[in-house]
Amino acid sequence: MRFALIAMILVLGGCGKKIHTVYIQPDYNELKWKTESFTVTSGATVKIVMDNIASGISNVMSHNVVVLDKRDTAEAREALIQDVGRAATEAGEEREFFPDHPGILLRTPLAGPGLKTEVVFTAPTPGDYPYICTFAGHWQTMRGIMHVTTK
Ligand SMILES: [Cu+2]
Repeated sequence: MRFALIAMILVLGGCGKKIHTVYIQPDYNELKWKTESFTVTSGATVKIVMDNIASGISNVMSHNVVVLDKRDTAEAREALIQDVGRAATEAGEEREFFPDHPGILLRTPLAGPGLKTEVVFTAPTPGDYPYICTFAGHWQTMRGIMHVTTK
């Protein structure tokens, strides 16, 4: 399913705080996201769970989800992805392919095949935020867009 959106809203008992949980999976052993986009509301508490359903060896098929800052056009998003991607490749294995870059908003830790990794955050101001995997050059094809809408 293209543009697969696997999301559900969990209501935690007690405090009544809602967390919008979004599941992002790779397309099995293809270096692309099966979850190519999702939509959240600005100000919402969001949990991204990256479910690495790939098989194989972890030094090839590990993934993370790195959400970049918003950009208004496809060209500007591409330029940012290229810039962060090159910095990630430069950071290399020693730094788990994670660069210091002002264009990075948030990330999950890396997870190898069969593992999950997650991050919780408050959805930022409305706009289109690209997300990539920065591991070992995967950013060239593992891309998606987080759409943030107004309340
Ligand atoms: Cu990856």
